[in-house]
Amino acid sequence: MTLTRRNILLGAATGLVATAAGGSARAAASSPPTRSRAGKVRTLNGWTLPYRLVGEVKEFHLVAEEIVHEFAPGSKATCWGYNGSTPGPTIEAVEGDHVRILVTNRLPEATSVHWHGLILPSGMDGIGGLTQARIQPGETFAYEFVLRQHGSHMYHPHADEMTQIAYGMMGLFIILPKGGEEVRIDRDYAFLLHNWALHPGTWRPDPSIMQDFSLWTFNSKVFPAIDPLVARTGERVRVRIGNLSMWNHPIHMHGVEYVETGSDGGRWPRSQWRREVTSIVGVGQMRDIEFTAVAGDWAFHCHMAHHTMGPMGHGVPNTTGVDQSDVEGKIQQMLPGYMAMGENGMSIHQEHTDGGMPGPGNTLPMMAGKGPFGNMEMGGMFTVIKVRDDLAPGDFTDPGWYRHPPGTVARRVSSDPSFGAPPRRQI
Ligand SMILES: [Cu+2]
Repeated sequence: MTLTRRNILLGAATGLVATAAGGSARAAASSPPTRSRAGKVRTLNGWTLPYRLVGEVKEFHLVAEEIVHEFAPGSKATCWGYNGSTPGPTIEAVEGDHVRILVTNRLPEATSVHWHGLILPSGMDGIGGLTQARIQPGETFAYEFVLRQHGSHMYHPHADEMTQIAYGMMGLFIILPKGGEEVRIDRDYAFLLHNWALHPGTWRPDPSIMQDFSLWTFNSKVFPAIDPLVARTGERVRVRIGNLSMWNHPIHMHGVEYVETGSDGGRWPRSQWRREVTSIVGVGQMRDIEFTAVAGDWAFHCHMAHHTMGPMGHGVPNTTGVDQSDVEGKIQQMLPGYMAMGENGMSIHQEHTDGGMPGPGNTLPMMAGKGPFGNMEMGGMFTVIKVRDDLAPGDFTDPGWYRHPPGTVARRVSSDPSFGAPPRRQI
């Protein structure tokens, strides 16, 4: 259902709780059941916060609290988030709306909420100590302002930020244009980039880590637990990508040249739109990208090769080309079950873990993901854009793997390493 002023008023008149967007039908199990209406923006693996109309004011209620979050089956952690999830629910509203956002603090320390990118009175900016008293445990504060812009924005704490963001406190704040979209958008996706240091065998992210993270996530999920982006051939798709991690991420899309159309600074004038296949989403930034969907299964991922991997040890010796058969038995005397690997590259890792080789407790494999042709060897900031000719409008169901037209898949032509006569440089 399209969000219109009439819908909202109807909702208010009948005493129903209106939602700006219904959120994912396959949202996290911890999501409240109140969401019900199809919405404008689809938060990958997430959900949209319902609001109440109090007079002319849209009133939202965030609860900062400790949660148990699953990054992917096999790895859970005690995190901090909002209303039962990390990221917190997406706040979606319309330019010109008067909003009130109640924030209840159920954390063991003080917090605040900064509305990242929003134009508002200084005292509503949410900076603990600077623009307001910090929200102490048990307290509820009200933020109230009129939305004077539209675009893709975020919210996060501005109190003990290092810890609270590292534990997962973040969310999207999407403001739709008052006069409707200038170019019709058929599917509107949004997600936040993040990183986590969940050391092997532990159950709480380590907020002291600056660079050597183990989990790289879209909306706090690790591939293959990240939802696909589904679309019908020819539809115009927008993806809003925000970054509250500690790294800049070059987000790369296969299959199309998309157009960068906006940032947290709002929608750009058309003269500034540009064609890209990779956009660096810097820390604290948002990027809006738009494209016309082309049939196929298309990878969509961070281009930092380690950011599409699951947890791994760094600072270990490079074993490529090293015959380890002699040391394997000796190490096994101290570490039963030890398996030497890496002599011929790392792809054997997924074969080992798929074969049942146990890793450290509560730790995901470095490589994961199965496609129709075998192992995908991905495990972090990666998902698939699935575009099909025969999807119904608004159908977000995972359509399975793409059925390639005959003759359009790369194929084996020889198994002989000496096949053919390719030109080779002589050294
Ligand atoms: Cu990255």
